[in-house]
Amino acid sequence: MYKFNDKKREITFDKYNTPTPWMNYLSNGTFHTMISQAGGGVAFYKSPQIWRINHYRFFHLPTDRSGFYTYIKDGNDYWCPTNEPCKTKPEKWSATHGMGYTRFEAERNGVAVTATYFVGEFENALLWNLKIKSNFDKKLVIFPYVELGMMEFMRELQWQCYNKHQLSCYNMGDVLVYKYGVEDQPKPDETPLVYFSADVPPTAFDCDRDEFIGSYRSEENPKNVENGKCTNSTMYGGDPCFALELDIDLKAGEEREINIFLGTAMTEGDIQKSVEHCKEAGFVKKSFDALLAHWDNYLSRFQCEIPDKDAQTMINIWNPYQAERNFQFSRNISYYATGTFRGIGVRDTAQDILAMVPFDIRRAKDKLNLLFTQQYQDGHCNHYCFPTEGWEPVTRIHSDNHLWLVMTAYHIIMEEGKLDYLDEAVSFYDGGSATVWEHIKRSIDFCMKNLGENGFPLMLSSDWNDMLYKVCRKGRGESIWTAMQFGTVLRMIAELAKLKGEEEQVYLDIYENQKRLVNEKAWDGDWYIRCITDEGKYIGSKKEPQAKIWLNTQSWSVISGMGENGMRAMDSVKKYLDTPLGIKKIDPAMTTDYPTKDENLTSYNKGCGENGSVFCHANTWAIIAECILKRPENAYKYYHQLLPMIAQQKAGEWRYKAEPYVYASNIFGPESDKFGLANVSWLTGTAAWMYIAVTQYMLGIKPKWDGLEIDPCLPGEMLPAKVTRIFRGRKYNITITKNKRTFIAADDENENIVI
Ligand code: IFM
Repeated sequence: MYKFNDKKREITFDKYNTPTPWMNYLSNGTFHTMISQAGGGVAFYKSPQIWRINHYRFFHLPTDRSGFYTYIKDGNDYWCPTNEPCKTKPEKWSATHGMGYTRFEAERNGVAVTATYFVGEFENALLWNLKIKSNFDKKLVIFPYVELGMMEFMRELQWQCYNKHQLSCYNMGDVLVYKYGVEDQPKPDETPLVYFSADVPPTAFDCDRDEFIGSYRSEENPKNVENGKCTNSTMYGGDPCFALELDIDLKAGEEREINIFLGTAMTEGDIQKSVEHCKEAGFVKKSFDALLAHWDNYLSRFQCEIPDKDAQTMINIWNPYQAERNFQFSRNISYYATGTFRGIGVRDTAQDILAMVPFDIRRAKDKLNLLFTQQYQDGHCNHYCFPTEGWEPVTRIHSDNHLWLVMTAYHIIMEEGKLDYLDEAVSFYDGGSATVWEHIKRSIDFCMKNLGENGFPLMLSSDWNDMLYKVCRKGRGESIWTAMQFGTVLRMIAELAKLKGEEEQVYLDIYENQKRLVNEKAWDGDWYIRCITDEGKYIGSKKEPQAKIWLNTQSWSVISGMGENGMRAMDSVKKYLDTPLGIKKIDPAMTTDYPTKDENLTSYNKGCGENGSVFCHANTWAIIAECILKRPENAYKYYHQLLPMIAQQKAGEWRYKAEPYVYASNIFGPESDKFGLANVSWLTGTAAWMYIAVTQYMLGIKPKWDGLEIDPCLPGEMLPAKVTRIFRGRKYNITITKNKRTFIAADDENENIVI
């Protein structure tokens, strides 16, 4: 069904009807396209909330429509190289996802088409390169087609019947243009025009979707494809589309290359320039070569050779690729998320940045600076923000957002071995500006000013676990997990303070106090309690009938160094939470009347999401904890069982459903009859943290202030491991044959290390 080709950094599918659409993201940082193995997907300029280019019908059947289709009309026959959406299928077919591109190779009736889609760095456009070859003399009609929609997807759902009168789609020379002219749109001056063009002159076009498709038809059998010709429809009010009719004569054995450009530009004049640029000889090749070179360079910063080839595929290619896409899109738009309400989540993005730090430190800093602009003078942060859309942020105060900022700043400093970043000035959300150093000190202050009756940080609107908002509505609930997160970052800020020549003891004192509380009040005999409700009830305790044990307070008791019984806590994780498909978040899952019917902790079914699924994001912290405890077998077990291709094999392709090359947020847990169903793939904190877990803890290559620490925690199956890691301008070749800590001082010129 699929095959990885690591040399080319590709995965190829020989079947279009995968259990769910298996996506790829194509992007140049401004123009983005999510595309499936069957050509379905959605393109957007900057924001899928306000500048979405085409329709993608979430949740609806038929699945994975619409997309970026090319109809090949060959006599009475017509088909698509993407396989979908035509009923008539290619005789031979494959789809391939690569780094920033997706390629389809298809053949029917002696006509072979290779269609490669990518977004290059030189124009804001989805480039769509078609190579068409025929074994016979043929007259083909090629119809590239995209179904457009209103750019503001939510407004479209509500107001389409009126607002459609403000959409225009027309022909300008040989270029089709779409103008979204809806009143009160968020940023009219920044709203681009969309264009569609080919580098061969079209014979005809359509801009009116219903003209092209016909009534009671669909993308499967468009009327104008069946008729073999477009009708030159324009669309000033209605449902727009872009369709071109390209008439091609091919001699037997001849190959033709045609390029299609779906792009954005601000004015008609800019469109002319962009299209001319796209059509320049060599432009498409130059753009594609630059894309390959970009990923070659990006991924070369950390490469490994290890006996576990599935892990190697993830570490070298797909995991950092996925993490980069998370860094860009936060949790915004995927096959699962409609891209309508989530902007940049402060905590989510702060965690995503961790996996950008080793690759592009400036990008990491700029993104973190953006998050600092969401911090208030008192140290707390907005929960999400919408810098592209210009919308008001979500201002809920969670107990953890501001603390992630400290951790991410610490990672940046350790990567660079310089304190300069701490001096960069960034504004506060509520006015004024301060250095990064001041910002992170405010994070600590806020936490100190918001401790509860028991001395732990107040839960506020929940901690990392979205579900815990119900235990804190009256403002008294406390998070023991946040105490551990607080402890983790207190040690980091203490180290930074010392490096800056400032008082570190103050942070260490707070740490010791929190540590004492954790051990005195939160140890339940075999594990650590999760949190305390407004009413003073302990959640995550043996004494409770449900949700007795929670994963995060066990793993973070170790990560924070606070848990005197950390090893025992992690033994309990193994005993009560581990499953063949990953570690459950809690056990047992809750019923919807726990603790009480009126004030229940969850409405989720058992085994779903936060209520007892295998929460992959949280599994990464168990891997890290096991590495800290120096238990390589456990760490590897937890790591290996969540490798997407392994989890998919174990659960079965039709149970697992999601992509075998990227991590999912969660997998339905054993208390669900869908145990093994992976959910919310691609955009999840799992990507960044899995990368940190395997590179910095299992392989153990961790940036420290005065050099690179190599402290591996690998089982026999992962040895020997060879790693190349670019660090502070040097390329280190590291061979690990055993688990022994080694330190490479920053001024050590030896770049070849054997352990
Ligand atoms: O921490 C959250 C995240 O912000 C959104 N997805 C789920 C996580 C755990 O609840």
